[in-house]
Amino acid sequence: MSTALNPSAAPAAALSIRYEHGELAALLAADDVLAVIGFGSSGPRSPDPRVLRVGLEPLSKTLLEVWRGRAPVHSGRDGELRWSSDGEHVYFAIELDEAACGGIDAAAEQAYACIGTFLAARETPHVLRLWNYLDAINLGDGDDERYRRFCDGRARGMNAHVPTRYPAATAIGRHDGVRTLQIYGLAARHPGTPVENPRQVSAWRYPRQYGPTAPTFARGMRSGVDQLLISGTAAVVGHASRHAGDLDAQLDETLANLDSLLQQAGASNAALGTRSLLKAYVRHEADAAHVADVLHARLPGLGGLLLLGGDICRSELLVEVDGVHQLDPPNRLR
Ligand code: 3EB
Repeated sequence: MSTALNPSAAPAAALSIRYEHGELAALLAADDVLAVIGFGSSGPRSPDPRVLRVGLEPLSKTLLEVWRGRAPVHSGRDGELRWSSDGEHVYFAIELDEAACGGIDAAAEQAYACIGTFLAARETPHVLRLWNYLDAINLGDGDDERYRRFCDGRARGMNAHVPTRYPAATAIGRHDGVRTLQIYGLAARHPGTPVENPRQVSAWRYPRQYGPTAPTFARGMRSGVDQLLISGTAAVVGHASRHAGDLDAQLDETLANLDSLLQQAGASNAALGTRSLLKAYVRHEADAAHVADVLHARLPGLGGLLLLGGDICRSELLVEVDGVHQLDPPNRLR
């Protein structure tokens, strides 16, 4: 088979993302492990650049998020940035103290400029997916809200490097009181295909009422290894939040949005299930068990679910879901 006529069919090494119980030292000893991400105050701590502890508390049994590529994985540091790579996929993470940068907007701008500079110099420049975690995301009124200021700095830092196609993303508020912006992400040698959701206005086209700088992310990203990287998805239809204060209705709407995104991505196995991993971010800890029950009931056989305490970037939203879904291979020339 020749792949020369179809660049999207270029062979790519698999990236495996799993939620597992595992012993940190054993995971780090494996030469195909790209990243080990843990959550909450008892999450993993290690000087290894592949390890990140995100300050969102797990609300169910705690698991590690483990990324595996193709051995051998190389890793290192570049200024504030930690990275690892198998030549096809790159994991990167950066944590910046907001005060030292001059505020949340300045921290976001600096983080994105660092990421852009680092990736532009490598053979893996295509950013597929970003996770952004910051404390007290809804603090501040109107355009002073910390999320809006984050969006402003992110756009400034990003536009210097990736002006044309936005990656998939999540932006969630932590409850840990630590004013450090935490970002991690995935880049690749081959570009992905951004996917928008027909039920939702593209985030970068949100009208002015949501802030001076629209959020710069795609609803999903289809990667070269037939993975659909699903951005944070909540009860937003068109550009409006739906069902303020009604958790069950927000969950229904979120699931309808996820369905719609999978259809749009061309999934022939167009339902989340055994080949999907999800994170659910819940604003109120007391809602966690119910959210888990609903998701397991509506998505039988779900491959994995991590429940995390976190604030959604609009204060009326109670829950947000992101994840990764393994698609059936597309019908290529065989
Ligand atoms: C929304 O649909 C909900 O700013 O990176 C979801 C995913 C949301 C990513 C981001 C925000 C972001 O607008 C919020």
